[in-house]
This record gives sequence, C-alpha cells and structure tokens, in this order.
Amino acid sequence: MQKSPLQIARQGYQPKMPVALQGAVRLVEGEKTHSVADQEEIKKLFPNTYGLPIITMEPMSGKNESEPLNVGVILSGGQAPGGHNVISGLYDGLKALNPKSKLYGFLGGPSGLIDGKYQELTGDIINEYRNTGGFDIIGSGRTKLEETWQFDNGIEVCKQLGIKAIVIIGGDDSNTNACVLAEYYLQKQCGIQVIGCPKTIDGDLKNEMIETSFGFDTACKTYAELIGNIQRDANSAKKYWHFIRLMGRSASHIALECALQSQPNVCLISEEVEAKKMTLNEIVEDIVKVIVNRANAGLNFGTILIPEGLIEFIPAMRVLIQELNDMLANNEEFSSLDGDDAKREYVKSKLTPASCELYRSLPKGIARQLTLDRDPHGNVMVSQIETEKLLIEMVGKRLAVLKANGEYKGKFSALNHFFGYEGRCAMPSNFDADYCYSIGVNATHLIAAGKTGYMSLVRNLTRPAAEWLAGGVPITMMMNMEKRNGKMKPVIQKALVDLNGKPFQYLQAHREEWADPVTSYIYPGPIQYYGPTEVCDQPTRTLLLERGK
Ligand code: FBP
Repeated sequence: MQKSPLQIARQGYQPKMPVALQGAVRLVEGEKTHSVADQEEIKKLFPNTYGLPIITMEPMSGKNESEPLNVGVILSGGQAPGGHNVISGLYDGLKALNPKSKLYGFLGGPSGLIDGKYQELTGDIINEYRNTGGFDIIGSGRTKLEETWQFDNGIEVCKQLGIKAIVIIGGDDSNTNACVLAEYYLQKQCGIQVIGCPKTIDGDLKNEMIETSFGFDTACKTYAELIGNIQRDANSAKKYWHFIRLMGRSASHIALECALQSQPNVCLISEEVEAKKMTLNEIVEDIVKVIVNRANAGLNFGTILIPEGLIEFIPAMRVLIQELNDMLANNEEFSSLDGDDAKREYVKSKLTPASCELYRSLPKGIARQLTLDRDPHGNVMVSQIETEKLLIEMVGKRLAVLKANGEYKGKFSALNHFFGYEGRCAMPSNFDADYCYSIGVNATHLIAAGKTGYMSLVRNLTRPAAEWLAGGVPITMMMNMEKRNGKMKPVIQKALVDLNGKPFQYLQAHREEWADPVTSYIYPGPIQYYGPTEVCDQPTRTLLLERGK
C-alpha cells in the first residue's frame, strides 16, 4: 500500500510515556470510592464492583512478568483519533509482560464479541496502524451490550480463545456497559475481567479523575485549523458570513474549544442557551445584532460557531423533540406513510398545539430532519440536523425586515459548513498519540493485576508526558441514576460545559471583543508533529484553563 511521507514518518514515532509506565510498576491501592450520586442504588446494582479503591502505578525496579495473557479488545461508537494507539499500547504492554500473550480484536464493535467475530492482532498488523487515525484496524459499531444473552455469548467466545480480559474503548455509554459486563462476569465467576478506556471526540467523558477523553484534542485542532482558514478567507474576500456547525452531540465542548483556539465573531453554547431559557428567535436576534454592528463598520463578513446539539437545548424545541421521540418510537403507522407530505400531516395531527405551532414554523427540510430515524438509545441524531441552515434562513429573514425598515444597510451573504467527520479520523496529535499509547500500556498492568470494572487512567496531562500519572479508576465511581427510555438506569454522568468553569468564563469575558469590528481572529494552522514542544505537544486550551494554566 502506498503511503505519504508523513504516514511513513509517523509509523516510526515512539509515543512518549509517563515515567511510571516506562519500566516495571507496582499497583498501589488508595481510598475506597463512592459513586458521584445515588450511592445506595448504584451499590445495590453493582455489589461486586462498587466502592473499589483508586489505583496508582508506582515505578519500581526489576521487570513485570505474567503468565501468557489473552486479551480481547473492542472499539465502540464513533471514531476518535488515537484508538489505534490504545491498541498498539495494549499489544506492546502484553508482549512485554509475556511474549506468549495474545491480543484479539473483536470486529465491528461490541457485536464482534457477541457473534464471535474476531482477528488475532499480530505484530505485523499492529505496526501498520501505529500512530494512525481511524478505527479501521478492527472496525467499530454501536451495538449496545446490555442483555444477559449477549454477556453469555461473550463468555463462550472468550472461553474458546482463552481470553482473560476484555478492553472496551468507548464513550460514556460504552463504559457504562463495560461496568455492567464486569459486574456480571464477577457474579458468574467466569474469570473474565473488563477494563474501559475513555474515548470520544465530544469531550463529555470527563470528571474529577478523567481529565479528558482521547480524540478531543486532535479533532478540535483539526476543526480549529479549518475555522482559522475560513476566517483568513473571510478576512480576505470580505463578503461571506460563515455559519459553522461542529460535532459534539449534546455537549458544546468542541465548539467552545474551537472558539478558544480561533476567536470567531460568535460562538453559541447550548448549555448557556438552556440556562438562559432562550428561544430560537432570541438566538437569531443575538446573531443579527453582531451582523448589523459589523455591517455598520463596513464589515459584511464573519464566523459563527454552532454546536450540533444546540436545537435540543432550546426549551420549546426540547419539548417538541421529546414529543416526536415518543410519537415515533416503534411507530409502524408513520413508517408506512408514503411521502414527506403525508408524514408531515401525520406528525402535525399528533403534536400538542404549542409543539405543532413550532413544528409548522420550521423550514420544511429541518422539520423533516427532526423525524428521521432515532439512534439505538431512541435519541434524535443531531449530526443530521442542519441547524446552521436553519439559522442562516432565520437570520436572513430578520435582516431583510431590518433592511426594509432602514435599520440595516449591509449585504448578507452566508455559507454553511459542518465539521465532524473531517476530524474523527485525523492522524492523532502528539498529545493523543502519547495519551492513547499510555492508556493502552497502563490497561495491561491493570489486567495483569487481576483488576476488573476499572477505567484505564492517565492524568496530570498539562505536564510533559514523562510526568503524567497512571492508574485505574473504578467505573462505578463515575455513575449516577438517570432516566433512559422511560426507566431509571445506572449511567456514567455526562459532562456538559460548566458555565462556571474557566473555559466558558474565558469565552464570556472575550466574546464582545471577538464580535467587534476589530478583527481578533486567530489562525491556528495545521497540527504539527515535529518541531518545538510549544508547537507540537500542547494540550487543548480547555484542559489548560481547567487546570488553571
Ligand atoms: P461517540 O459518542 O460514540 O464518541 O460519537 C461521537 C460522534 O462523532 C458525535 O459527535 C456525533 O453526533 C455522532 O458521533 C455521529 O454518529 P455517527 O457516527 O453514527 O454518524
């Protein structure tokens, strides 16, 4: 297979690791833990994995050795840069413990475990994927591991392969499932451990212990580069307003981080919209003010960042979406209707009057997108809703009214963009390459020590990699009870943007200045892999601000 010069160079990159993982380690157990909330319920549901202690890896002299360990790995959910490095770290870690150890990859996500679809990952295969983006080494999937029959199938498959531990690389839901699986396997005493790894570009799997999920760094840097390029173009051509929607599902971490890196004229934050109970019209009004102000200074261009989950955080929209979710769940009558018009009429006939009015007020295309298929959790797939187009249309209409009244003299010409898939498989930044490899190596020590129900933990991430700390955090510690599909379930608490947190506070303190006619754009440029550390090894601005840097 042909490779670019950078691909070839990256294949030879040796990820930096914390000192604690460079040689032999011993596991030190700390305090017992509690779940973040709902302790009694979580304890009852996880009698075997609740309250486990935090683990720290301490360097020691000598060499770690183990029996040959067979381990299975699963990539779960959306792609995130660095997944291949978790797997190469796992492979190297296992081989260092015992060269007879084997690593199996379950194919196509969690369904690979249930259906017994796997591949042994040999050195040749691993070497092809070191420091590369993507999840194509074994593929990923969104099958939920939650039914007993699935867990039992997993036991059979693991028995056949002599697998002692399963590593699940996933987001909050996949790690919740990892914990349920760990508890079940302990209860069954089948000798299979389960370890989770924190993945998602969305950045919403973080807490007191997990400083960031992997992939967030590279994805944001990729989008920020593109935003910077667009800003340079806007500032050169001086004729377009760019409405840029960014992935991230519910949380606005990606939009916020990209704003901190590129300083656009406007950055919407869904969590703020919800806290202020803003309507769609109020959001439009805020954008219009910035456009009019810049137009008054002769600037008919700019950039606006929009988090992809925005629409769900507008209170009236949330009610409408909830009604649609309930209405469309397993609704064969709706599915059998022929054509968009028939479906639209059906939906209108079932909504409450307030939601019906809102639904009717939306452009037809957006209204249709709201009724598309739901994800396996029953949620609307926000990545398919073109909020940026909705805003362009509404802003355009409002500006036309202002123009007719003589209150706006500018020219509004808008372009829409959606950045999501462009960043999910980017070549991992040094940060993600190092972080992921360390997570993988660290997981092998947890496995060798017989641990289960833990997430592989690497922290102190704003320091140079050598000073990072490694260990394990019990997954039950991150859990609380939440309503899912109408029932209370134990889940890892999702981290939305904290409006009192330093990253948002920074945006708030600077947004007026960024909206101003005086251009404040930053042009971050592409991710750099080779060169000075201040260019190549910086973590995200979010992480730096959160850690007081
Ligand atoms: P995960 O939560 O699985 O990491 O996925 C992240 C994400 O990229 C979201 O930002 C986005 O909304 C979603 O996946 C898109 O899903 P799909 O890959 O199914 O189009």
